[in-house]
Amino acid sequence: MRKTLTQFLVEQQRVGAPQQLGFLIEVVSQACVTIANAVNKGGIEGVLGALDQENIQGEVQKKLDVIANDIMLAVNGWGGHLAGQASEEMDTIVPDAQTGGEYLLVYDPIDGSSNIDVNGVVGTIFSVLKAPSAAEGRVATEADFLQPGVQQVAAGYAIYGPQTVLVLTLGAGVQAFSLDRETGAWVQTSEAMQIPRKTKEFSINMAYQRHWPAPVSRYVAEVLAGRDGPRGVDFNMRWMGSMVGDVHRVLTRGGVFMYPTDERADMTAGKLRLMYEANPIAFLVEQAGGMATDGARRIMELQPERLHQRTGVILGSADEVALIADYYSKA
Ligand code: P6P
Repeated sequence: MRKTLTQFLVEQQRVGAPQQLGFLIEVVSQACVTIANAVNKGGIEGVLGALDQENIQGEVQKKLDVIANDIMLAVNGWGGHLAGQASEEMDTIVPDAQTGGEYLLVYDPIDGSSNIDVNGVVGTIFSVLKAPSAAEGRVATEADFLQPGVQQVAAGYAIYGPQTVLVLTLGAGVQAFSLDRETGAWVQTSEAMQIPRKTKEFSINMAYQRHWPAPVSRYVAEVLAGRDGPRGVDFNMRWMGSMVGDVHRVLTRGGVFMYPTDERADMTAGKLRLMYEANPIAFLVEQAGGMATDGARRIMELQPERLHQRTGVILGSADEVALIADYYSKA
């Protein structure tokens, strides 16, 4: 009989995990079931396509972006365990009316939304921080969220693909749970996901090659040279257009995922957002034995200045990420 998420969380509480944290993860997982159902219904429910509005990122919002955000807000908002929520789809934070909530929840409700209309993989990414406001008996502020990734107490994603899988860390390795649609339960399918240190698979959007910084150009040129080049082996390439999809592959079989800053005016800070994409994914990757940098610096040590700030991302198999960091240090 496989273990459920609920049983796993109770076991974690028995070895010291805060009960409120277990409850928080349970509630987030319920929101992800509801989002999974909305994604699965797709065109039937008319949730495909775009709205004629943009989010704070300046990106056209998909209907499902807003639907998923509303689900996360509503499902996570009633328990009193959160001091506030923040999302890629909302300009600023939503503080909880009560002041006792111990945690802050930050999320990208639908990552990879450009894949929605073509039935590609999408996911929900979430990050959990302690709320400074709880001890001070006050309402949470946006500044409370601006904590570096090393302060995270939990992180995870749900990936909506052929299987619906919740990948989670509470700081003691990375566990995976698959959704059993017949029972509605998340059933544990991995006790410890591990990223191999070595890989022969890289992941980057080649369309922007002319804009890349030199260290990335050098690394990609070497892997493309294959067995006749300095690496001495042939590499494979994958790019899913959905960070959750590419990261899940890296967590499952290794690889290096790259979305570097580049010289385009709107990409000097990168595309991916620090608080609710790079940090939670970096936590998972490090807990699975991998590395996550902005090219040069450890992502989880970056001090956020703004809620929606972006960062370059180079993550995955430790030996590859370290090699690229070496190239950055020499650039
Ligand atoms: P591009 C999705 O919009 C996203 O934020 C990530 O999930 C994904 O890795 C990346 O952008 C894809 O970007 O420029 O290849 O469309």
